Parts: sequence; structure tokens; C-alpha cells
Amino acid sequence: HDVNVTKATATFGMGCFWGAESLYGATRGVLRTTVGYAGGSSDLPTYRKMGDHTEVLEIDYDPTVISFKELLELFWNNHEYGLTTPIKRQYASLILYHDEEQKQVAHASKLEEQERRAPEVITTEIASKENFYPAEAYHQKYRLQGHKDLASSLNLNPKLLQTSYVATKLNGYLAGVGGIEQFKAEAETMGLTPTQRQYCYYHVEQNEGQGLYC
Ligand code: MHO
Repeated sequence: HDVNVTKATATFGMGCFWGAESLYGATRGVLRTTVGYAGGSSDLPTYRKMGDHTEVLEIDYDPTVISFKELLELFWNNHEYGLTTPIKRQYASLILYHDEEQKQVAHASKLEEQERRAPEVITTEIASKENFYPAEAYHQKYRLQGHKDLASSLNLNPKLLQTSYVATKLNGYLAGVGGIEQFKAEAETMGLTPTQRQYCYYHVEQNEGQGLYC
């Protein structure tokens, strides 16, 4: 749904985009997420023909609730970007900034992180966000789509899989991010039917803290 709030966008590559989408989805201040391909130069990438692109997550957020710097803390704490294991271009560690301020914050944050992790060398690349190609519908809200009955009861067409606030949130909580208490507080405002809500309470609680996987 359309919400009348200030909105900014961040784009991160941090390994498999399914996990990243769940991580940020359940985060306060995140309004919607879309997984896709970016950072390369080849035309019209797809999952099967990604070319030199990387799996990335595009995050629309409300900067009055969560800052770009806070999004970056989640970024550093939730993927591999050291040189100990070589990383395929598909899973590269990438910060694609949308404006001058994000660019500066990203560089400062990487320097800090580099100091903290030395002598390990950080592979994270920082570049301007150019083209972003949304991924195939079956990659969007992947964890939510795994709950087939719930997902079909939400009538998520390919467009809504990219834009729905509720799908964004559920995709995070059902993967165990955020936890049952935070979910209960938020669920009231999601417009779920009693059946959907009961189903989600059960699975959010079951999966709480299980860790992201791909
Ligand atoms: N291990 C996953 C990777 C998916 S991903 C979106 C698979 O089975 O394809 O890179």
C-alpha cells in the first residue's frame, strides 16, 4: 500500500539475496524490499544469465526511523566480505549508493570496518547505483512464498511481490527475524485476517532466531 512518509532507498549486495531480504524486511523503518541484479554492465540479467551482475537487495526505508548508517551496521554484521574465502561475483559484497551523503557514509563506514577487521582485507566495493534489474517473481519474498497457503491467501501478484509492505514484513518475521514480541506489536496494523494472523504467530514463534539460510 502507499504510505505517506519520507522515503529513501539503499542497495546492498551481501551474498544470497533471499537472506538479505528477510533480514531487512523485519527491520523497523524498512518499508519495502525488492531483490534483483545490479553492479554489472551486461544487459537484462536473469538468475540463469547474471553476467557480471551481483545479487542485491533494494531497500526502501523511512530515514526518520532508521538511518543509512544503521542499515550499514546490519550489512556488516550479516554477511561474509573478508578475503579468507574467495567470493563469486554473484555474491559480491557491494554498497551501491544513491546520493552523495550515502557515498560518504559508506566510505567512512568501510574504513572503520577495515580497521576493526585488519589484518583481514575487506572486499566490499562501493559504487554508484546505476541500473537495477528486479529478479524473477519466484525470488521475491522467497521465504514467505514457501508458506504456500498463506502466500496465496495474500493474493500476491508479481508486482505486489515487489511492492507490498505486508509481504516485506512477513517475509522477514517468518524467517525468524525480529521475533514474536515485535511481530505481535506490529501485526495489528497489517490488516491480516484472524486465520492469517494465527498462522503467522505460530510460525514466527517457531522460527524465531533460527538464523538466515539460503
Ligand atoms: N543455494 C541456493 C542459492 C539461491 S540464491 C538466490 C540455490 O539452491 O539456488 O543465490
